[in-house]
Amino acid sequence: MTDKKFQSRRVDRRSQVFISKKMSYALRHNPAKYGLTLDKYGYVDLHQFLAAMNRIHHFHPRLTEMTIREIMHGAKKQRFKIKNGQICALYGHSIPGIIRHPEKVPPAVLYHGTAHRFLTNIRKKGLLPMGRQYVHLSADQETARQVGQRRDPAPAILVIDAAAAYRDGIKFYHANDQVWLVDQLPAKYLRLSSSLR
Ligand code: HQG
Repeated sequence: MTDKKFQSRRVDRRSQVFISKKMSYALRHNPAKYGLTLDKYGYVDLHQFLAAMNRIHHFHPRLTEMTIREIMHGAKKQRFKIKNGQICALYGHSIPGIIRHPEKVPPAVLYHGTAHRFLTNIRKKGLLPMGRQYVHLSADQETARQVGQRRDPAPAILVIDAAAAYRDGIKFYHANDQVWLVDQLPAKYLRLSSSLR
């Protein structure tokens, strides 16, 4: 009985994806639309966030912290973090003010999955943040493949010599265990993975 009651209140998978996309939009790209201001680490008060999300999207039932936690728990990617009554997106930002992430020593090798059609330009200019604040790198090849598949069904996997880049003074920021960020990455630190193509 309690279980059934709980089940009936749970948000279905499609709604979870919908809410997650709106959360990403608010916390990565357009907090101003929600009347929110992120601090320099990308955090905003969770209650303000919930009130703003409900005001703009009229979620029914109302979006709650519990639903957000369920969405975070059920997702394959760790996109958000709740800490001390605040919430942030861990990566992906495109808002004007730069969001800071903890600087860390990277693993020796990182990966970047991308579309083959971008390779000519990447060879020329290196990896650039394009529409976002940072270039996003993956901790393993499988994650990179999934990232690249958003743009190419058989994506190119670039292997990043993170140890050399770090030695040369390039700063690496830790978003979560799968995602690392850099401001940009010259082509000399990249090679195309031969195992996957
Ligand atoms: C490419 C998702 C031409 C770059 C993912 C990528 C990730 C260049 C695209 C996160 C280039 C930018 C970020 C150059 C880079 N010339 N193209 N010089 N330098 N590019 O979406 O890394 O599901 O901004 O290769 O999982 O694909 O939203 O970056 O293809 O973690 O949580 O320009 O977003 O996470 O695309 O993805 P994006 P990304 P979520």
